[in-house]
Amino acid sequence: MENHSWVTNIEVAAILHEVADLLEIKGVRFKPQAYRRAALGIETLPENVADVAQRGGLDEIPGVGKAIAEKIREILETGSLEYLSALRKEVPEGVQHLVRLEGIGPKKAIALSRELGIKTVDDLEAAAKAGRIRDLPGFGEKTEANILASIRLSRAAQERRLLGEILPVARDIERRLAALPSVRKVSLAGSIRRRKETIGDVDILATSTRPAEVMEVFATLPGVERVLVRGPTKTSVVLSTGIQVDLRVVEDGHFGAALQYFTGSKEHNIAMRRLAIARNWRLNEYGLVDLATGRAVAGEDEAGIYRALGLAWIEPELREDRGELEAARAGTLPDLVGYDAIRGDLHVHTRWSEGAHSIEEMAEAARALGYAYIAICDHAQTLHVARGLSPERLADQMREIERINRETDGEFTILSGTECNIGSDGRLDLPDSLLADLDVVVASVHSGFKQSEEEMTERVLTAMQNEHVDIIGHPTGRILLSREPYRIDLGAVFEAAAALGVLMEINAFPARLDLSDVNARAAREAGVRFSIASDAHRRENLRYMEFGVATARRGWLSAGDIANTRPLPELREILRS
Ligand code: DGT
Ligand code: CA
Ligand code: CA
Ligand code: ZN
Repeated sequence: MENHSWVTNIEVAAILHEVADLLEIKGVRFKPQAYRRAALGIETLPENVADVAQRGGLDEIPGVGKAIAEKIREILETGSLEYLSALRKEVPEGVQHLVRLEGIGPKKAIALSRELGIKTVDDLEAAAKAGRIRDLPGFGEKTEANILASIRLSRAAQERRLLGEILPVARDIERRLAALPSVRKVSLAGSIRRRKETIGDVDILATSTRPAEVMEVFATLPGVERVLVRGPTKTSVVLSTGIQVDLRVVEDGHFGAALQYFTGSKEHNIAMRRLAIARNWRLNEYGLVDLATGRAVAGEDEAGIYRALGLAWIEPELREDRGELEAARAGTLPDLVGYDAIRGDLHVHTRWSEGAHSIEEMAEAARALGYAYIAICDHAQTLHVARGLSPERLADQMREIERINRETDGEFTILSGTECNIGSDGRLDLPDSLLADLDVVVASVHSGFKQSEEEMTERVLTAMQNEHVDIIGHPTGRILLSREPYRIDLGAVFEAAAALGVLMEINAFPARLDLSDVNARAAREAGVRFSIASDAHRRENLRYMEFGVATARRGWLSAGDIANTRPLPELREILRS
């Protein structure tokens, strides 16, 4: 028998609930309630349903009879349920989408589908806006307005947001909770703790001597528009910006296990649970338990869980089931680049092109961050939209930078650079004679994204052949949540970059994060070195560096892989070679 016993109680219950939904939609009587009772029995079960099944105790679960027990066994063995697949085929797809909206039960969904032919949430929205729903029997103006509100809410909940947008908001909530006298521990969890490039919802975990007070404060934080779930252990709110935030308050003794579980990723957790099962242990959000003795092995602190399973503690950024468990067991986890390891920023803009601040202002802000250097890389002439610099203006800028450097104490250095444009034939928009005089040459693609993969690859390879090019800027051109990367053979680019000593940029601008975590890791394996750069257009943007470092960490990079973790003399060596 194949063992799918890492299927969680939540997942089994979700399948039973969907069966109930579909049976209700079909107008079947009594059976839906039976499935819901069984789902509830499993949701409130104090142990793993797979363990109960193993000792033949399924029909002792409140609400679970012989027939449903059989279905649960199938789910545990195969991970799915044939009966559900058959039901899904019988019910028009649209109706299922409709019942997922808050305030629309099966009856209403069927009425909408039968009377108005509504199949999708978009159909529903259009009908509500046109005022066609209020006249249906059982509906009304108020229902119509509620429908529009739940559509808006469900859209906001499905939308993903940029890490750079959400992290400051999440940290602010974390700080407010941490300030409460009754709160002992608080931590971000979920994708935001893993610093994933986009975030579905924010997960926060806390322990407190007065959980009710914490929930009250959380539910009434400034910016909370609506409370979705309000309970003693979990409260979910939607902020006015549309972001959902889940707060769970757990007992001190379970904090480590809960933090491990709710940090995810789901894939990482599944792999962790497999390790536990292999030792006849159980791992869930309450702890790690030896099933033979019933003894709790770990649970209070997160590192203890990894230790008990024979693993080194794994940084949250690595928890994606991409080989981190194997590395943790073998002791070969990378020594990840630290958030404080950056000594300078190699790609910023100023008022000379499309930036908002002067060279001095950018330099001062960089210095305040503890940096030793900054490279001014304004656009060159072909980027008219960005007020790119002509060779003459760039020469002026170089003289200006020399002057500022002369007048400061030498503890901080402004490097002259450019972000020049790679033309569709791979040629750069500045003469070699000028490039030769610059400290840092970033070359990027800003147009002609529709080229074939061969053309684009050739174009970037040609630019890299130019001996003055130090860095390829935002190497895939993607804009998160809005523009796909252009087609390019990154394998060929990385190989050439490693051979030529050209750095690949990890652009830290929140909508770019380009190279991505996965691409950065592939590049590193090909022997590439990197520059992490904010691409700041104003001084506040220098802080975006953090998101680039997060991406580098998710790509398994160490400080040694990144040129701008090096002191200036060493950086100069890297740029020259
Ligand atoms: P997101 O919110 O889409 O950016 O991604 P996450 O990773 O924050 O996912 P979320 O908020 O649904 O759940 C937070 C963590 O809780 C997730 O990373 C792992 C754990 N978790 C939640 N639901 C399940 C589940 O059904 N099965 C398993 N194995 N883990 C789960
Ligand atoms: Ca989440
Ligand atoms: Ca969540
Ligand atoms: Zn650019």
